Amino acid sequence: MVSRKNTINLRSLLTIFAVLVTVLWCGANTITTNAQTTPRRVPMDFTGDGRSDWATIANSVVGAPLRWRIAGNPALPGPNQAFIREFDYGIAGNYENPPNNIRDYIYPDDYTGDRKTDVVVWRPGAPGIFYVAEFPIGTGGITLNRAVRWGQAGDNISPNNPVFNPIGDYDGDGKADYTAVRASSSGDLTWYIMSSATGAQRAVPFGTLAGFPEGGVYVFPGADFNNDGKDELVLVTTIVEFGPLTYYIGDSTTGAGVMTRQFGVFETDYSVAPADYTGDGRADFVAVRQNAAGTPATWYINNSATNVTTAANFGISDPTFEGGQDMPVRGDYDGDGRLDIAVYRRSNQNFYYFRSSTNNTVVDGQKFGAPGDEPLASYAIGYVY
Ligand SMILES: [Ca+2]
Ligand SMILES: [Ca+2]
Ligand SMILES: [Ca+2]
Ligand SMILES: [Ca+2]
Repeated sequence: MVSRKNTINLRSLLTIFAVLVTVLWCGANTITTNAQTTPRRVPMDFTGDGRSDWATIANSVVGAPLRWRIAGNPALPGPNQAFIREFDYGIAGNYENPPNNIRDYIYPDDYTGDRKTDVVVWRPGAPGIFYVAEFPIGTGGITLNRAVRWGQAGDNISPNNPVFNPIGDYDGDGKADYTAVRASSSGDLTWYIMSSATGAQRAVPFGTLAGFPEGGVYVFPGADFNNDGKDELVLVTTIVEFGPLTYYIGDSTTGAGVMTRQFGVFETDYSVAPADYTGDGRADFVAVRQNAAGTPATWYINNSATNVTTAANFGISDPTFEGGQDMPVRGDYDGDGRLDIAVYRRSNQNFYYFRSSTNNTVVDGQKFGAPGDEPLASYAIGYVY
């Protein structure tokens, strides 16, 4: 069962952070600003104000409770103070040979339609179960809102690949839909989706694991590429080990191909799950290239509509991908409807981001999290293990 423990704090954050040391970024950025159309689910927006919150998780001891730490963004009510919640929810595990390890999949999203991210894990098994809890904004601790049986043993597994998050809003009602992906014996994938609007269940054939190197596959959360309010299916593969990545975007009703794009390189890049960085309502492709250790990383953002790629340097490269340096995080921290170029620096527990609302001329951030924590917003990001 999901463990329930809650610690509620309202305490000073150390700083709203000012030290933006040295040259962590440079280089051109030509992203254009367009009017945002429909409001979308904002990643890790537990408080529902349209800005991603500062969220980390302790997920290092197999079998131990997952400890979630979330601080409201912006810090309120005044400078140097933030709304903070810490609680245990779900069970930690590791990503190797997942059928043989205790492991909850961490799938926070808005499943209830109040525009606040819910605290959610999916526990593999027969059946798989989504445990959904409302984020505890008030006092009283975290309580289970619903347990939804969905999926079966063996779902959501690609050998040696932890990046397997198929959650999306595939019917366009603003709520995440329960989704599990199953590979046939020949590797062909079927996406099992339960509509949050109607409860209707459907099986959508899309993509395959066959013919790709082990571990060279990411299943990413759904994203809207044609601005119709419904997410498409997102599958990413390499053809040769450690080579270029190809994104396959599928219609979430028929499984028909919507778009195919080669972008990024498995060996050198963090691949951020597609989302709208340009502000046109269509998800874009993001590859964060890890250059020589200690030098700036390069964010390549491919506008999916125009196929134009921009580059911006931000954060510190770690070509070992061991997570000790900057990890990209996926969120809209300034709340302008566009995702931001952003990292979490585990060595000093700081989030740093380019405000997209300033066309990436202003860096902001927040210190938050405990040593050893991982940023929650890195869980839909693929990289070499
Ligand atoms: Ca939905
Ligand atoms: Ca769509
Ligand atoms: Ca876009
Ligand atoms: Ca933004």
